[in-house]
Amino acid sequence: MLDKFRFLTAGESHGKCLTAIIEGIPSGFEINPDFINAELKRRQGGYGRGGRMKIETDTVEITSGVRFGKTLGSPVTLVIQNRDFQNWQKIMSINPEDFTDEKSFSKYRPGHADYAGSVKYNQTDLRNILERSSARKTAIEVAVGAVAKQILSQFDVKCSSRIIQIGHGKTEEEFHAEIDKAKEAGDTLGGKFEVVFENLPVGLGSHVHWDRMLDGKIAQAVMSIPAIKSVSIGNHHAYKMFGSEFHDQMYLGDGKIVRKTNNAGGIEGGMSNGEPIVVTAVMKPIPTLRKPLNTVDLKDLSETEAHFERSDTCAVEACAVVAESRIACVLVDEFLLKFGGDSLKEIKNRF
Ligand code: EPS
Repeated sequence: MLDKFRFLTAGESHGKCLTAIIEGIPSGFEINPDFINAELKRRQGGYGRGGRMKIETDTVEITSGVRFGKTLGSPVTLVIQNRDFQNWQKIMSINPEDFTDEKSFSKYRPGHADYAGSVKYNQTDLRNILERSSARKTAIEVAVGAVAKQILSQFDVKCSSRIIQIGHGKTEEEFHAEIDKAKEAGDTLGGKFEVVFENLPVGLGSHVHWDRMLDGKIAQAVMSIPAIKSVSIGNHHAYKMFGSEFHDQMYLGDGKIVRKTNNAGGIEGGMSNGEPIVVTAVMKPIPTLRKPLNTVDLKDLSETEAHFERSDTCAVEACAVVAESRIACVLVDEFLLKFGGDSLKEIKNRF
């Protein structure tokens, strides 16, 4: 989907490692693995995370594209080892002679990719769908996002996120109480969060084609995070406001156009307008429940209870970090489209 800052990721949840190759980063950008690791730690944290996060200490290895701390212009490769692979070597083996049905399962988890994935890829062992549909892959996506954020920091772009609501809770104390309640009941919770990017130039994106609109690109990037069910930009109460209330009127201050409100969320006509970009998203409750949901077993089409191994109770805080990363990638892509060149120096001159 991205034009200039392109990347692919690979890796199964319990496979050996997660990998990303990023293509299109110009030379001269400082990339610090410590920053990437700090972001990975943020993704692993948050109240309500499960057992897997006690096993992993996600750490990136940069295996290409960077020399003496700076990008070369060549593809940048990132690798995160799955520590849990030690416990899954046989089960996740690539060799046919290691075949085992240990950890195979056929009881669909409603809300997960199991059902549609098994039909589409003609699989009877739902592990073959779970392994890639797991939110585990967001670890390597956050590593890519941390590279994007370091590129944006050269242009003083700032990023932050906050949780708006979890269950019925609207304060941190209430978030924790809601998550405790869900955990006790063997249940899960989603929530709503906000991501803000500040200090962006005017004119990222374009109004001239549907697929160049910045809001459309951001919405796609955030919507494709596992468990995201809605994305909005700016004031999501727009549906009940008058035009005179919603639109951000313009004034002159120090010879510059200034606004007193930002209901548009920093995007007008598919382009950044210089105000902070404000994105809100809703994450559904995680579909793997300790107290299983009703389902069907694909083996004999009998009614049964869904498969459960282990899961998080709530991962909204982690999801906000993933959303920051996705948006950072879109914004870097737009920076390269607008100011692009082969080196940091060239881009800085155009910027
Ligand atoms: C996750 C790793 C997974 C899950 C979780 C997210 O590890 P495991 O399957 O070994 O417990 O904990 O994913 C889900 C709950 C899900 O339904 O996809 C991670 O690294 O974030």
